[in-house]
Amino acid sequence: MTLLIVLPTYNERLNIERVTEAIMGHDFTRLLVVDDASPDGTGAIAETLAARWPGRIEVFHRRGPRGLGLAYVEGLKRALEAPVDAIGQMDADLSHDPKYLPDLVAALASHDLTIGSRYLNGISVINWPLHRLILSAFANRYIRFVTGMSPRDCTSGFRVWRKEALARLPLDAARANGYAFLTEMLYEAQRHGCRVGEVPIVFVERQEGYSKVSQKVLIESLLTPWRLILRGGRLTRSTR
Ligand SMILES: Nc1nc2c(ncn2[C@@H]2O[C@H](COP(=O)(O)OP(=O)(O)OP(=O)(O)O)[C@@H](O)[C@H]2O)c(=O)[nH]1
Ligand SMILES: [Mg+2]
Repeated sequence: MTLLIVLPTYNERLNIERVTEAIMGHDFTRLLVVDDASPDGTGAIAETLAARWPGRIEVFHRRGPRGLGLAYVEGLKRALEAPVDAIGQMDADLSHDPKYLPDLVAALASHDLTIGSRYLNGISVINWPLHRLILSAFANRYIRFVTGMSPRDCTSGFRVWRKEALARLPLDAARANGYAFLTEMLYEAQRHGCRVGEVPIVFVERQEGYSKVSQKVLIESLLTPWRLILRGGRLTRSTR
């Protein structure tokens, strides 16, 4: 099984090397860094890392408007052209530990998509203040309630897909640009009949760099569930 990880980066100079080393530590992985012209030089550092692991790392330097959703649409489309079995998504800030990749890939034996989930056994998050834990747990319940989606963690950005399942999704139709893009993809996955599994992870708050979550991104994530059901209907046991 070969896995190509799509890794969006924006100003992750202090994290990119460590996360890349950990991903490359698994011999079944390849990496596509999707950098939005980070002013801190993340893209150039990624190029030096690509030279360290020839043939395993590619750096995609995006131009134009930046955004997590835009970066993922283009990055995932490029990944679908690669000769690999599975495609992964994760954050570059070390919140998603690459040590879980073998578990996530193993769960593809019986699923089309596996999610690294923070909410399977209570809440597994380290170093978040209480208000952030409450906000995230509430956001997940809200999204599940409005859309009818079943996973416990609908906003996790740590995911591994069977390539043929990802290829069936209408990536170009995605409208959300912040992390609501992840909700939108998951909704489409369940609507298209993907079998979704979850693997427990411990999520660790970033130690270096800064969050790119803005107020605009938060508002988008509140509105997205309603937009999704207006477009495709609320999911039920028989439609997901
Ligand atoms: N290419 C690209 N990557 C982005 C953009 N915004 C965020 N990212 C990356 O997406 C991942 C998640 O971003 P974060 O800022 O960590 O957002 P978050 O994880 O939801 O928030 P925190 O955990 O609070 O930091 C990281 O790897 C970021 O570098 C963007 O506009 N373009
Ligand atoms: Mg983060």
